[in-house]
Amino acid sequence: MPRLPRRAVLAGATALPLFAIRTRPAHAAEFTLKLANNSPVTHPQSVRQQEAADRIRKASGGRVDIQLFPNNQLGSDTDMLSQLRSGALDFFTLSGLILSTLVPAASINGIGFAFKDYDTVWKAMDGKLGAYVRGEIDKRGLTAMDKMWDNGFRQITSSTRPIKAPADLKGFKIRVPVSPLWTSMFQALGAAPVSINFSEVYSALQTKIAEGQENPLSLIQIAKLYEVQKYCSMTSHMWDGFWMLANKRGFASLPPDMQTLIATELNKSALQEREDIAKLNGSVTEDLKSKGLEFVEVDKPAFRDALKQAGFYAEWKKKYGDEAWGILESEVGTLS
Ligand code: X2X
Repeated sequence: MPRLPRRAVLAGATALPLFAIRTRPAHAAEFTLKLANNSPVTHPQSVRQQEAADRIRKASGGRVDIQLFPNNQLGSDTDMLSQLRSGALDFFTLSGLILSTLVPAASINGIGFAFKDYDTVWKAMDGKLGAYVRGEIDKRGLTAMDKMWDNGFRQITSSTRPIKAPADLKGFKIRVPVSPLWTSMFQALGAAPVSINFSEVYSALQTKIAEGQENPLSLIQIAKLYEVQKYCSMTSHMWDGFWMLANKRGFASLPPDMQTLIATELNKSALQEREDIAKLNGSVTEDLKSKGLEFVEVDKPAFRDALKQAGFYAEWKKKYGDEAWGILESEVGTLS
């Protein structure tokens, strides 16, 4: 490095901080916000969230800069929920079932075999059932955007034995997300569920802490769970989706037009993500088969009957209360 005259060094050293104090660079945003999720970077959830952030930055003329932290970069779901509540995080997508550790009603869409297809899911979650859950979320200091993001209908995978009938689940060490409903459901089916955050799932399966797990096919593919699992049973035992949550105080403190812009773009991306998953669902089975996953057809009504026999529906109807259960049944038909 050439030696600079002493005066030039001094001038450089003093000029920089002064400049930084006096002016904000033209590109610095007025609102820098953090959005986090648990999904791999290539999952449509992360892809569409990045697109929403880009559109929001552009449409706000650079005022709002949403920085995306996908793939558990900021910690597990449990960690991120705490960060969202404290305001360290501004936005976070979380499964309603896991959110139920804070908002009990939020797991209601995960009741076993409640939804027969996607039309029924979106009609309920974009309609009365979703509105009810959003109201409950709001009471706990969080704001949920109108449109949920799809995770999917969940299927059971295993590294040890194929699960064909409820009896095969007896004593089966299955990883479930951290949520009372998940634990209750797999206990009712006779399995031995272990609660583990998604950030630890791959290694839990690899080291055989759990024999199996359950997730939508798209995630089994994208998170490469097929590398550490052998069988996949098409139980479609529940539908699971993500709420786009905001810290309520933080969101309400943004200018109203910025709140509207953010909500509009996040909801738009949610609808696109739903389409992405629908497209993936068309090809994912063949792809997973080609990667060595063995598919198992199951007698779904037998699993539902086992839940009923175990008193699962009666128990959860009591937990949610008549109002919530009534809304669910008005969307999906009688469950118990
Ligand atoms: O933890 C899971 O299994 C996942 C990724 O599906 C959820 O977020 C519920």
